[in-house]
Amino acid sequence: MVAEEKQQEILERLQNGVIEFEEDEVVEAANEALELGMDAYKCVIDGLAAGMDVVGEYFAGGEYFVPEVLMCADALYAGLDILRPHIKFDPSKQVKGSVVIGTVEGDVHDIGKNLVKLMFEIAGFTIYDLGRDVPLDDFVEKYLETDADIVCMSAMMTTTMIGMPVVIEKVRAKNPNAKIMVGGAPINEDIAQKWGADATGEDAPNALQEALNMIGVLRDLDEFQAERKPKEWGADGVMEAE
Ligand code: B12
Repeated sequence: MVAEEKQQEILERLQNGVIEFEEDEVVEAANEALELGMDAYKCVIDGLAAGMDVVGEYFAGGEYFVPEVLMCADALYAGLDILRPHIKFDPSKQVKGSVVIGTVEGDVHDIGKNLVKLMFEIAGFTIYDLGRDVPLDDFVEKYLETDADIVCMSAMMTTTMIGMPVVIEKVRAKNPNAKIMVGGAPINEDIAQKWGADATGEDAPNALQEALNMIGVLRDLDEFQAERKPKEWGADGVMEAE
């Protein structure tokens, strides 16, 4: 068991390493955390991601500009590469499910999306990651190609989030029951609801919880449909009007 003080010191080193874009310091602190047996997930969320929150404040306050923020992102990713393989998830809670995920067209912010993806990965989801600045139609095409359980879109800008309802409409035109989740700093419950998304989440753990809920609903729906087909359900699996 690592002393609380030592854990706190390592978390601060991870945070400050991101804030001061000290990639070597982040790598060293991440390796030390693992040697000491610290929880890798806690290091990502309370260390690396917490550092990025401060970077966001510096950026908003005009203290940091794009070049500094990019270097902070590199430092965060260096730490994530080391910690990611050591994040554990209770094997008895592993899920079977699949997700198409990406950051919408025009938007290169992918740190949040990658943290959400990380949570999905450790929970056992199969991930189809389209990356960032993803053309809107690619979400629809990948969804149809893979028959994924959930489509997840991330956006960090008010100018790019408007692509989300376009995708929602196109996906729903193909399958009215498709499960869609949207997220990123400018998204909230009201917006998600207005666009007809099934869920949103303010952070990565939240996103995972919502995805797990959706998988539960989907499985229930599958069983329900299996029981009732072919009587009340059309060939496309959509309930026919009474
Ligand atoms: C890092 C960063 C960058 C980096 C991106 C590097 C990268 N690889 O991602 C760089 C330097 C490239 C960049 C560029 C720009 N940026 Co910038 N950037 C940021 C910054 C500082 C941090 C974002 C971040 O990574 N946060 C940390 C992560 C962990 O948090 P997160 O992204 O919010 O993700 C969490 C949740 O939102 C949620 N979540 C995220 N996605 C999803 C998806 C789903 C489905 C769910 C459920 C949840 C979920 O879970 C995540 C994990 O907990 C923000 C400021 C801020 N406070 O957010 C500005 C910010 C987003 N950028 C901004 C701007 C304006 C720009 C530029 C236009 C600047 C410029 N003049 O060039 C360009 C745009 C480039 C483009 N076309 O996309 C503005 C956007 C303003 C707006 N409201 O539209 C912000 C808010 C800064 C500001 N206050 O002005 N940026």
